[in-house]
Amino acid sequence: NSEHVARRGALIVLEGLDRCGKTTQCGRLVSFLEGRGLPVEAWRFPDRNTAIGKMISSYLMNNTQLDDQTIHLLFSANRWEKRLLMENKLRNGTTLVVDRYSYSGVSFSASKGLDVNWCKAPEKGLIAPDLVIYMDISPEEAAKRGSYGIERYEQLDFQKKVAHSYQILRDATWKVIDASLSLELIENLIQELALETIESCPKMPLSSLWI
Ligand code: Z5A
Repeated sequence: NSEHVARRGALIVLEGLDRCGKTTQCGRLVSFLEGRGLPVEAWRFPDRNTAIGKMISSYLMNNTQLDDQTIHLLFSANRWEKRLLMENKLRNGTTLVVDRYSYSGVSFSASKGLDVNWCKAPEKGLIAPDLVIYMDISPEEAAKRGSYGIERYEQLDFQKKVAHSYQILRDATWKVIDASLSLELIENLIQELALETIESCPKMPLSSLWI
């Protein structure tokens, strides 16, 4: 029926500090939704597979140096180059579970001292998520989950600044989950939020971020 044809997928974003458990929970949520027979895909930003993504990856691994504004715009461009595909997938009914999005872009760059509004500007017009889940963990606790690797940003002092920047960005629509709970508890909370969102979002048109 026409209601069925109009059904669109949900854009679900997981955000949080390094080691908060986003990647683990994105994987678990995708498996759960697949098990229910729902069309779903796992996405992540940065998408290191594109030409821009390779430049970002090289920067994160400290193989290349870029000034803060340049890398910020590359992260944003990496989302813009996936925007049309994202829209098509959502319109065709596929739910996307996305590990990091524009909020990471703004939080990480603002933590280096860039102006928040300047950081938000290139993100305006990307697709607004239907659900943002913030996995809340203190930088100290996250650091205990295994030593930080060699990538840029994987340092306690910087993660503290990122935690503060996320607080500035956070709005009332975000769902905040205590990321220090057990994997299973968090998984259940996220499943509930995701199902509610998938159920309600077909009635809502896609909207643009920060416009
Ligand atoms: N960045 C940016 O600057 N601008 C942007 O626009 C974007 C990103 C999009 C690369 O990201 C960097 O790019 C990132 C932000 C910046 N830098 N930092 N920091 P990435 O996605 O490639 O890397 P990451 O997000 O930091 O991923 P991660 O290390 O994989 O962390 P995670 O996904 O949040 O956590 P995890 O891999 O699921 O879990 C970490 C460990 O904790 C693992 O051993 C788990 O088994 C354990 N874990 C998970 N959950 C639990 C619970 N509940 N209890 C106990 N232990 C747990």
